Amino acid sequence: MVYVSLGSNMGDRMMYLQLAVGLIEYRVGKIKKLAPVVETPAWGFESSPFLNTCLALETNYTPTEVLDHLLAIETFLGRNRAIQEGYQARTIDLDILFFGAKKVNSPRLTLPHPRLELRQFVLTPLAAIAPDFIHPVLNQSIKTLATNCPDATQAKRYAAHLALPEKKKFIAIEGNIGAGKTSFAHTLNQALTGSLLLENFQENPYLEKFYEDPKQYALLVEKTFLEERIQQYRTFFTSSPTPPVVSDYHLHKSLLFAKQNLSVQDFKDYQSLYLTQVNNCATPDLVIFLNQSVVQLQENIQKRGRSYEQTIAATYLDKIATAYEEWKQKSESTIVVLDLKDVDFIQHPEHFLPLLAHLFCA
Ligand code: PH2
Ligand code: MG
Ligand code: MG
Repeated sequence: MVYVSLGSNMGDRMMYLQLAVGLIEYRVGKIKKLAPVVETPAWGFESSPFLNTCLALETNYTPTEVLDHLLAIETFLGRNRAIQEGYQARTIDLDILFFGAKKVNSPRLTLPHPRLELRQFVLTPLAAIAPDFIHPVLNQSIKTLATNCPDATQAKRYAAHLALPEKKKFIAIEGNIGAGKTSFAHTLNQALTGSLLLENFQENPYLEKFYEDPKQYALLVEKTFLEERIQQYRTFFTSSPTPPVVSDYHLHKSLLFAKQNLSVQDFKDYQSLYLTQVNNCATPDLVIFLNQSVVQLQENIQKRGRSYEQTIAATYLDKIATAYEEWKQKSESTIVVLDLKDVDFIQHPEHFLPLLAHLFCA
């Protein structure tokens, strides 16, 4: 078992702890135990109070690999390591306390953590999940170390608690045209380090013609989309991608758009075609739906500058939005709705963090 200490004393401290827990579960290994959160005065330096906790996890990685992942998670969560001496306030600090009974002494890593027996902010939460674990160098249990710790500061139980998110294998992003599905998929995949499955919209030669003359090209455009998407799913999942798979579309969108664009009879035929094709295709275990105002959709469409999209009318976007609303009501998928109004996580990467935290709590 690997024991990790978590601490935050900047910004929304609970959010940073929650994000760290979620990202560790996705990237490092299976979390077996998660201690309650405690609030503690800054130890060893003058700063705002910390929220601290500990967790126990099982991993296939080596100590150095775990260290690399924890450092990458700290960086993703906005940790800045200034090149000055001593401790500094931080959004998140992740330290390996024990890696089983392993002893490591390298320039980058010392195990067990060299000062843990002096710190109530480590021992109090650790004693809650591993009271009988024996420190491999000091040969004393955590319980005993906590009782005999010279640190006089109190680690007070904090009222809020952290969720232990379940690792999803396949996450699909959905939302209207121009909602930012592809950007969101990229950023989410960067956070979770899985595999990206992105829609190949350029492969549809009828899309441009469809926007010029919808009635004439609707059936061709929808059939081509369906064939292309199903083929892409099949090829992708046959290649055993590293989980989680993060996709910027759900196959169901073919049906959703077809219903808006086809005549009643054409849609009936299309629906039976869809149902036979979609059989034994992978289905996401989580759908993230991105909510965006029509005004913002139009602005995004303008910004990305695909010439044939510039004629898309607000009424069309409204119609698609309504269809998505209906789908959200009746769908059997687990759907988390994220509101992207007034959020720009491309210009402001820190805007992504509350969205991700919401996902880990859902
Ligand atoms: N981390 C430190 C130094 N001091 N004090 C508290 N209360 N909590 C911490 O996590 C902490 C600290 C070095 O990493
Ligand atoms: Mg530390
Ligand atoms: Mg550290």
